[in-house]
Amino acid sequence: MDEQLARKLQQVGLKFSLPGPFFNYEEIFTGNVNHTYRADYIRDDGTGMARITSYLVQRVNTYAFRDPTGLMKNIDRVTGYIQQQRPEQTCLVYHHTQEGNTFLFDGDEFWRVCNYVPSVTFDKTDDLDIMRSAAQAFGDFQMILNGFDVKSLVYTIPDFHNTRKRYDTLIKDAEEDKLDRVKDVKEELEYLLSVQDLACTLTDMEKKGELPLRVTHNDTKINNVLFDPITHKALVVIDLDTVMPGLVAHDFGDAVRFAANFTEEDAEDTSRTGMDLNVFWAFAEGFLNKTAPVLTQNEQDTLGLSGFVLACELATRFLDDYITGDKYFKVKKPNHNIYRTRCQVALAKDMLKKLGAMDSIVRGCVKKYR
Ligand code: GN1
Ligand code: MG
Repeated sequence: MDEQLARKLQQVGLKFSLPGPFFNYEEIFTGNVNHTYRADYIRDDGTGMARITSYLVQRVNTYAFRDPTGLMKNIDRVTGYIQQQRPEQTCLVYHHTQEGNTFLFDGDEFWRVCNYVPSVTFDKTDDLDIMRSAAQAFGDFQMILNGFDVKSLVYTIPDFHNTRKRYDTLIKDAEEDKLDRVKDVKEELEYLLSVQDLACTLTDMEKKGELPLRVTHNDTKINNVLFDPITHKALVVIDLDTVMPGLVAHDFGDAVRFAANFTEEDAEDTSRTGMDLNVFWAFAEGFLNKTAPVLTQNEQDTLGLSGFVLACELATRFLDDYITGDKYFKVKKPNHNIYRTRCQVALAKDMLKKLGAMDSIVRGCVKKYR
């Protein structure tokens, strides 16, 4: 145990008035941006028996999230709304400090605490029931928030899914090439530039007003769904930092590029990287089962392409982070951002070949659930 970190977590717990003595902590490594810990406290369960109660304690990455208090305002309102709409469901509940804030900011580190939900998560699964259940959870998330005033939400990361802007940033940083790193990634850069217009389809349509803004999650990796450890049914959607106004295709595309890839999103060996159409189908089934009735024609028409768009967009982000010195994404090994970029590029190439199939799967599911 890192004693300094343990002390910090205890201090945070104190500010949020978490009851009982602090006992232990465990880091949760799934996220690429924030630092997440399960903090365990011992409490008397009322009968004199000791019981361990856990909390989820997070240090928000303020390099990525420049307006963390605006972000917490979004989360507070969105989680409150969900609790109201679905009182019987497992929900995220954020704790308040003695001053009544949902965060603790000491000028340097930004901390928050929420309930810990005993659960399992999946980075990858061949179990199509799990996939459908995750997809239903993300689809349902959109439907629960269908009546929420989308304009009242803060953009926690402005231009998060502005693919044109992501490209512009990449092009500028590659031209400056301050760290002399572009030489390592020429092929990936060239490919991404060659598909720029197609990759910017959603951004361009949004600009023209052809797609409606909805409350979207914007980080729909399957490991952002918690599952019941026994039944493997989805319990709750987590990681609400990027809940913002967005497009339904952002959520759908990001989910399939992550979950329906044959390999991990940062696989070093990309020979197997590509879209697993069975998994894609299962995801489309689950998602459209919930959302098909409200989607416009344009929304339906963009879902097939959305995985490609999101893979290219993320590839520009990984690549830009590599070129500018690995500051945004947590890197877990040397050249991690290069592997991530290559994998998204390989996936994007494969998805272009399978575009027709993905389109017809989406059409079939829409027809079934509308
Ligand atoms: C980041 O930290 P995590 O894993 O929730 C990123 C997503 C990327 C993802 C790629 C706020 O999400 O946009 O798709 O990594 N989140 C942010 O793994 O940038
Ligand atoms: Mg996230």
